Amino acid sequence: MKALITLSTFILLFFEVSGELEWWRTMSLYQLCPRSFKDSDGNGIGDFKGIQSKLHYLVESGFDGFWLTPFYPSPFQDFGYDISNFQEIDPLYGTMKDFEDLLEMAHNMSLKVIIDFVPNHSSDQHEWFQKSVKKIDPYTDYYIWNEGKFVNGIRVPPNNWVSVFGGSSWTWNEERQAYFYHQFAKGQPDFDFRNEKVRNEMKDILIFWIKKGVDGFRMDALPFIFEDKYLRNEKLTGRTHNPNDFDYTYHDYTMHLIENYEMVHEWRNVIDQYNQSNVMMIEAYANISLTMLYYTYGAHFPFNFGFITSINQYSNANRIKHVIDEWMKYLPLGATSSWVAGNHDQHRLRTRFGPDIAPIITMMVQLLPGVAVTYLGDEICMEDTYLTWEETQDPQGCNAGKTDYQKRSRDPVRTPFQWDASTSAGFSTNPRTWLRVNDNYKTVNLAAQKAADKSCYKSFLKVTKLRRLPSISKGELKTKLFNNDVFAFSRELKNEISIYVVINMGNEPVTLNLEVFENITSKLKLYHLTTNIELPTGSIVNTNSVKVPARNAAILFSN
Ligand SMILES: *[C@@H]1O[C@H](CO)[C@@H](O)[C@H](O)[C@H]1NC(C)=O
Ligand SMILES: *[C@@H]1O[C@H](CO)[C@@H](O)[C@H](O)[C@H]1NC(C)=O
Ligand SMILES: *[C@@H]1O[C@H](CO)[C@@H](O)[C@H](O)[C@H]1NC(C)=O
Ligand SMILES: *[C@@H]1O[C@H](CO)[C@@H](O)[C@H](O)[C@H]1NC(C)=O
Ligand SMILES: CC(=O)N[C@H]1CO[C@H](CO)[C@@H](O)[C@@H]1O
Ligand SMILES: [Ca+2]
Ligand SMILES: [Ca+2]
Repeated sequence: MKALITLSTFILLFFEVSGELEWWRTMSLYQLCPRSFKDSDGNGIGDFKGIQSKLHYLVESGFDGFWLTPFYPSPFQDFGYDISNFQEIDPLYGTMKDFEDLLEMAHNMSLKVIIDFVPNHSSDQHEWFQKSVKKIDPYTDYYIWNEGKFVNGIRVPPNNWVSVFGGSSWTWNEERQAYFYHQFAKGQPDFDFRNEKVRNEMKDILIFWIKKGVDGFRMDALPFIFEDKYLRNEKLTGRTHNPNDFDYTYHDYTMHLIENYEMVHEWRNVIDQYNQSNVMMIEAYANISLTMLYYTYGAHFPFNFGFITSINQYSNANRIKHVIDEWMKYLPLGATSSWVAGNHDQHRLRTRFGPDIAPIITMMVQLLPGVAVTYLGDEICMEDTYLTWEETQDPQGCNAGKTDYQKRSRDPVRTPFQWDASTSAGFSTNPRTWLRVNDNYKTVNLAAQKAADKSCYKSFLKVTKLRRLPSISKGELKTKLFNNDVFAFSRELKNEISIYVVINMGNEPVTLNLEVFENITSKLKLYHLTTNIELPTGSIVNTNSVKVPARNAAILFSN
């Protein structure tokens, strides 16, 4: 019942705003990890002053704003997603004043700033946890404590829950003589969201940052907020006999609980109460109906991870078209889409899709309707960095052990941005950086790509420039399948230039008749090909015989 009421409220809300679209609906957003963007003081770690010095780069690249991954004080056991104070800045990145300056300068340059909100857990170094261990009120029940049970006289955790990073999600605390629950690393105890005091703390954190003037929040790990009240055992999947493997059990009692959605609804109310222009975006790896439910409960949008979870470089045209169509089919009326092809948790776009297909994916992300998200470095086609076991820092890699760390570690996608061919790729004056710079930086770097006639970055600029066209920001989307290898989509708006994007995933060139698009003009202007093979761009082609080279995509305009 509650869900229905919420749904109608938000659909109304979408329609209240007519004419100008709200800023976030068409934004091109940059995911910026402060640690890896730009180091200003030579200690090998990126910082706020470094970001400030490069804001013009974000403007030049056509971004409307950036999402900062965590910069809060943290023992940094998990890329800063283990937070020891939610209302402070880690001194490695600067001071609160530096943050405020960064915010002001970004706003001066018309860039929006969205920050990471990590409500599920804190660091075990957080004052609240330390007081909870000592049972100091009101913190005693801020976390999920349990004394466990005895089996054959031996104390064991209360149930079979497995952490995302592997191993039991319960860790014994000597001092309190109880287990605490952690969905991720053991340095990241989960909050007890059934405790109203915890919920109020979280609201206060949101209000604190809204008052500072941020433009919105990216909310981390939403599927994990609440757990089953009765701590029931999860059902076994039978897929592995290793009780330390996350895949050992289903996660019906620890993920996607309806209470998570109700929490989102409450947070949206808090945001609306303080600044209705702030945006709330949700990180949730979930199936399509559970993802869409976040809209229903008041998120401005959840991330659409379809290009990460449902396709790869071997996907055929039919598959890719299906992933797009399915998203659009489930999308609530009036809601804003988002498209994401990479982030700090996945192998790099270029590594997953290879040199030909990666720019095609970027093209789709930029030209499909709604929000486009670009992960730091994907605009210059950075690749995964090989790191040795000794160099590995990510707990997901470390917990997997020396033989398996490469399968799980997320460090390869988190290495510093490659600005130029100088020391440490121009990221730092220090030859030693927090994670090693990729060896390929002498050739793969921004300066080289700016200087080259054709490059990944030049292609990126050419494509993102189109986002200013009305048919891209407001136009309709139509998709057409030609064969297993080829599909196309159009972005059309009455009285505006229409855009047609033709994608050939196959190993052969194709010649197509685009007259399957109703009312298309008989001639088209070729604007861009992803891998600029010989074909002259900017030329006029006949709509009934459009040529697209193998493993390429073409952008065409009606004229
Ligand atoms: C932002 O712009 C205002 C008005 O032009 C100026 O006074 C201020 O110094 C600028 N702030 C920063 C951090 O550049
Ligand atoms: C509210 O948020 C919008 C968009 O982020 C921002 O432009 C505006 O300045 C904010 N208003 C206040 C009063 O902070
Ligand atoms: C998504 O998962 C939920 C819960 O497991 C299930 O009820 C629902 O049918 C699934 N939806 C789709 C489209 O698979
Ligand atoms: C094509 O043009 C006709 C005549 O102008 C119009 O009625 C129809 O709606 C158009 N179709 C599309 C898909 O725009
Ligand atoms: C999908 C996911 O797990 N994302 C983040 C959730 O939170 C953990 C722990 O903070 C991070 O490591 C993940 O990146
Ligand atoms: Ca630094
Ligand atoms: Ca939780």
